Amino acid sequence: MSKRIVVLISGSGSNLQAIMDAIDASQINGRIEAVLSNKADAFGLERARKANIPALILKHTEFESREAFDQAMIAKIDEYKPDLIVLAGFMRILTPEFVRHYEGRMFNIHPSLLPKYKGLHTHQRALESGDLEHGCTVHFVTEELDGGPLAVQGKVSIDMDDDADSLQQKVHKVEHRIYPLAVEWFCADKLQWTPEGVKFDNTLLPASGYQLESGE
Ligand code: NHR
Ligand code: GAR
Repeated sequence: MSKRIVVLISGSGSNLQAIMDAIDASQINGRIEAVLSNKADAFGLERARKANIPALILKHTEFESREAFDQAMIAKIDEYKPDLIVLAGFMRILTPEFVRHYEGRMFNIHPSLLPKYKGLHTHQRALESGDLEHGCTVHFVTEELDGGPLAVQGKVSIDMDDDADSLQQKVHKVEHRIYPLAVEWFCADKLQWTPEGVKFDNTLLPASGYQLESGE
């Protein structure tokens, strides 16, 4: 059965685009039912409209608390009966209630090789630590910020002449490969969150998740 997907964004939505492209190419057995942004001017909303996907706006500034905002999001999102929630550059921390409501069926992509560099400014921090590699991670979302079980990781090398900008560009390219892949595998019931950990083809993955090889 084709899966129903709702994507949450705050910005440009290039990861959203990569997932839409993979759906158009029939790589993913799923459909984006709606795109929801907490910012009215997010460019990702344009991408959704262009693809005739409902583009919803819910401004967090118009709610008196995080709880109220998240409740309103749940109400809107659930109209679309999603099997999977995809955070794609969504920048509001989610309440435990929201996270529990979508437990095991919500992904985020984070621009670091988690568990390294949770939070912000990940590229700068990787450079300052003198790391030789960096990358991005798709993980299941839990209450712990950037701390949920890892699903898929993709690496890039850090070269002598890299700065935060060049590194961000390299990481973005890999994001656009691993995020559609993670969604593809979830929709095919290949990738699952279970109480024992994340499983791929019914086999427990290591804590670092599925490692995408550069040629893959
Ligand atoms: N919520 C929970 N509960 N768990 C996670 O793992 C989450 C989450 C919400 C968003 C994405 C995340 C990232 O990949 C994400 C993961 C925003 C912030 C943040 O501090 C932190 C982590 C992430 C996204 N947001 C500020 C806030 O007060 C606002 C910043 C802004 O508006 O620009 O919500 O890094
Ligand atoms: C991505 O690089 C993603 O990893 C990052 O925001 C970008 C969104 O790009 N997420 C975070 O930093 C979360 N704190 P996009 O809007 O073009 O998909």
